[in-house]
Amino acid sequence: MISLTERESTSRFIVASNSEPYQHVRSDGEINQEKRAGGLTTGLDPIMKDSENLWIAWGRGSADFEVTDDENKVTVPNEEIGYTLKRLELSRKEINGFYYGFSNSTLWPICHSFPHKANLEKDYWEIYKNVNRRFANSVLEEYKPGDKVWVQDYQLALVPRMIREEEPDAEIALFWHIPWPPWETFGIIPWKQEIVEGILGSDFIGFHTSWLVHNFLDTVYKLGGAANRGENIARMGSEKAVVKAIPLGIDTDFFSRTEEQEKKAKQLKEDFCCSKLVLGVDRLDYTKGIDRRLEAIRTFFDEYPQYRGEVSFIERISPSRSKVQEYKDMREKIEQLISQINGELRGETWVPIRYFYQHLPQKELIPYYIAADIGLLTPLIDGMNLVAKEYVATREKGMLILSEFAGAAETLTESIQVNPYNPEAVADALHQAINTPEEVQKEKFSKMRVKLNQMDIHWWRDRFLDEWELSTHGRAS
Ligand code: GDG
Repeated sequence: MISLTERESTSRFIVASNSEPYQHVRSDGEINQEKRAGGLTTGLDPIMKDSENLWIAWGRGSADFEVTDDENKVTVPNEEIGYTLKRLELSRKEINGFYYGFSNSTLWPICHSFPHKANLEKDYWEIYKNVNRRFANSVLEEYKPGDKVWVQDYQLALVPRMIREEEPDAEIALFWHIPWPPWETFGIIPWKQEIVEGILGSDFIGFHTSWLVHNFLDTVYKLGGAANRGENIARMGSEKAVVKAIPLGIDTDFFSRTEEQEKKAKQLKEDFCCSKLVLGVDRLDYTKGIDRRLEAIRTFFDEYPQYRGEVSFIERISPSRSKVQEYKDMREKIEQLISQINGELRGETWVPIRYFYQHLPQKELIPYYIAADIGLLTPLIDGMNLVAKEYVATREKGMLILSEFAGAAETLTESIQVNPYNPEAVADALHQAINTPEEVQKEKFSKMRVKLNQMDIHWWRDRFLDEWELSTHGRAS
């Protein structure tokens, strides 16, 4: 692999993403800069930390435009080791049509194989195209020959081709963070051809897992393109892209424990538990399978009544898309289920499920990871599920019960993998996890941690950049 220093001296990066790496927010009369949760910023910061580099994103922070210059630019994280963040300001109409509309009520459900939830409104699509055009223009205003343009995720699918049309020799790559569905699901979108052609403006496209790469190549083939599965190449018209699985890793150093976190974890266990504590941490979303998990918890206490009073569950749910009616309904349903289960089963001091509806800064999740004997992450489908990786990274022993439909299942093969739609299977997995001897737990965790350390966020970035480099060498052929 090319070292970071070699890379820094050779290329300027332009990253384009919907979410910004840093937000400015006003609190108590002051403006504070906050790093956005998630590994992407941590992974990309080391290659971005040069004043020449540029990140273009939608500015959503309450004070975002109070700190920018007249080109909507600000240096982040600071002047000494900073790069330029250029913020796009979106109108209410653009936010509704582009973000809540086409991104989150069309592409999100389709890509997660929930076609019945997809809204196929043409207006949303038109606004999505316009906002993608704004992102592309913003890149093009800054672009200089030799720059590398790295586009992130499903909100910006059309941007690669929009750039390619103006700059045929540009180096453009895209990482798709969510699943790519089977053809018969993706095919439902009336504008499927334009979306795939948009993506294929890239030289290099990354997904989390090999099965998502296969789904994407199938789609290209069905839409009249050529897909070489042996060489991972997709062609359509004059466009050619290399498509590979490069699973996103985490910043494992960040998840090593401190004494203070251990103390907090001990306190959590004392406050909430009993003999075994089981943890779920999810963004509120129907893809995360939270209601089915609650059903599985009820099945578990029915099938294995000996664990009543002995095992407690923590469900940490982080608010998301909270203005959308469907998400409000989902929250209500989850809260009802939890109170029913707690109402039926709770003992004098024992509460089966402790529930928190709150977003925590990533650091504050660590004591929860440390306190939990078992991690229970059962999304119905998930591009990766970083929480599963983070749980393993903080611990030397424990058990991870993981949905077989999460991208993380491809790497974390020592977890107990379950069908999240099957409450009996999840209940049995819990019983198995509780009874797994400590030596076996340690062995499993040690194997998983080796993989997480090898394939961490820095590995992901370097691997992506290496593969991208190789793919641009072959672009003329
Ligand atoms: C999408 C895809 C894919 C911090 N505080 C909370 C919280 N965080 C951090 C976690 C973790 C991240 O947010 C959540 O990442 P996930 O991967 O679990 O899930 P999504 O938000 O759905 O992310 C997913 C990911 O993009 C990256 O490509 O893996 O498949 O859907 O880093 O530490 N998370 C929660 N509550 C908090 O209070 N749930």
